[in-house]
This record gives sequence, structure tokens and C-alpha cells, in this order.
Amino acid sequence: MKRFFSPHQTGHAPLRELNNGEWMDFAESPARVSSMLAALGQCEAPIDHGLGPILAVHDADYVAFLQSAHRDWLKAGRSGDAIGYAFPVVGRRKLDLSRIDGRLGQYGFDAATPIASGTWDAAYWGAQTALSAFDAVAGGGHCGFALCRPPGHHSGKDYFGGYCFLNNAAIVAQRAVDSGLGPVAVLDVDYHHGNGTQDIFYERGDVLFASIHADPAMDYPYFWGHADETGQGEGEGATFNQPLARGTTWAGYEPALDKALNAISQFGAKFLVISYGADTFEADPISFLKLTTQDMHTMGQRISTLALPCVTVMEGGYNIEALGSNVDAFLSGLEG
Ligand code: Q9C
Ligand code: ZN
Repeated sequence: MKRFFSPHQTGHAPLRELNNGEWMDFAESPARVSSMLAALGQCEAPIDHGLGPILAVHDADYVAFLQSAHRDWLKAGRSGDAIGYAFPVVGRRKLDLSRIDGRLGQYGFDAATPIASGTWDAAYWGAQTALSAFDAVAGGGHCGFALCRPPGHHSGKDYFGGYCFLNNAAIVAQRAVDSGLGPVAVLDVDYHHGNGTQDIFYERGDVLFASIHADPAMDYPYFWGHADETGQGEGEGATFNQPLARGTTWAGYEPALDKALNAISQFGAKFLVISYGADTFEADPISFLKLTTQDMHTMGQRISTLALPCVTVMEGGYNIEALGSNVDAFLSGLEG
């Protein structure tokens, strides 16, 4: 399986995040990359596909915001990482605001996703990494892995949040549709619900979004990922959420995975995008499912029975010591 990574992606290095009312060290740290590279070995550098495939998913004004956000923050006389504090819960609409604090609220949905000086460059190259993994599969490979960082699945067409800025999984899924390789299924097995991916395809019948995640009644992102969200209009029935209780082990995870895989087969998917998060691991510092490294391997094996061409994009996973082994276990299972 070809693997892709760009060193630009370590340039995103916020210092701290707001967690449960206190500052804590930023969990989605560049050290995650070292752990993964140590386990995976050499990765190929991505090819630059430009902004085109990013703009096929994200709005131009949002991309422009990301490009200048940290500079705008410094221009306003601030230092350190940009973080918003005012959010338009009611009546969000397109406003052309100049004040950075207004813009952070306009485009961000949480206060846990700081923007640092290297954020845009890292997110841009993360998307290029995903697109290069897609090329490897579209060109005849069976599976490709994109070591994306920052992750992407919480990001929607015009918003960031949950450590995510560009939705790498959606960018690949859209690219597959545009290349005539659909219908496409996105299988999201990160601990958290992939609300951005769900939102992007919610009214579309050509992309299935199937997700297994911690019950949002208890965990971030709270407002999305509930079982009654099933899609709308042309997309009715093409969103499939399976929330799990905190503490769920493989015994509870496996039947949910089987249901998701059945749904993907029923849908008639011809191409698979996997949003893989290792934060389902039993010793993840911010998460509460109980999968072992061996379970990651079994999960990969199960998914491989679909026998679909697939691109795996990296999402979360915050136990730095075990991260590389968990990713490696999953990918070796997927390779069969
Ligand atoms: N006290 C991903 O795994 N922080 N994002 C939650 C709970 C945000 C996770 C704070 C977690 C985002 C890609
Ligand atoms: Zn996650």
C-alpha cells in the first residue's frame, strides 16, 4: 500500500487548547507524526494538485479566511494562536466581516481548534497528501494511505472545528465521484462523529456516509451523529450513524462494523474512503472506547472483505506512544 506524507504538515503546531474549562497542551500535536512515521517507515511526498480539488468541496471565502487568519490575528495586535470566542448560534449567514474575532466565529464552530502560523500550509499539504493517495489507487493500486495532519472530518464546506480545517476524506470522495469512480462510500471509524463529512454529503445520493462513533449525547461534537440523522432529499438514507456507549469493547464494536459494511455493499459503492482515527484505542487520553491494537488489525481485515479500491485518510488518535502501532495494525489488516 502506497503511503503519503508531506513534512509541511508538521508546521501546524498550536500550543494549547481549551478543554473542559482549562488550558491543556494541544492534543493533536506534531509528535503524532513522529510516532506514525516511526512505525510506517518511508512515505512518498505528495504531488501538488493546487486549489482546484479543495474548492470542489470548500467555499472560496472560507479558504481565503484560512489563508489569512493567522496573519489577520497578528495584525490585530495579538500573539500566539488565533482562537475565536463569539459564535453565531442563531442566524448564521454570509457576512463579510473584517475583524478577525468576527471571522473566527463566522467560520469556526468551537474554541478548541486554534489556528497557528503554519496551519494553512499544513492543511493544504494534508489535502495534497490525500489527493496523491487517491491518484495511487485511481491509477490501479488497491489501497492508499494518506498520513493527513491536521485531520479533516469535523470540517464542513465553510467551517473548521475539532482540530480540522480541510475535509480530506470529502476531498477524496468528491475527486472519486468527479473521476467517474462512484458511487462512493465514506466509512468513518474515528472515535468522534465526522460531522463535517456528513454535512457535506447530507443531501447527496451519490456518496454514502457511514459512521461508528461515541454517542454524541456524551461526547464531542454533541450536536451531530445521532442515529436519527439519515440524510435529506436525494441523500435520504445515505447517512448511517451508529453511536456507541462509552466503554464499548470489540464485542460491541464488531456488530456495528458489520452493519456499516453491509450498508456499504447494499449501497453499491464502487470506491471506499476510510476516515481512520486511532482514538478508539483503549488508552486514548481524550476518548472512551476500548479497542486494542489487535482489534485495529481485525477491523482492517473486516473492511478488506469489501474488496473495494480504497483510500484511508488519517483522522484522530492521541495516545502518541501507541499511535504508530495502531495505524500499522489497521493498515496491515486492511492489506489482508
Ligand atoms: N472535553 C478528532 O479526533 N475536544 N478531533 C473535545 C472534550 C475536541 C477531536 C474536548 C476533540 C476533537 C479529529
Ligand atoms: Zn476523533
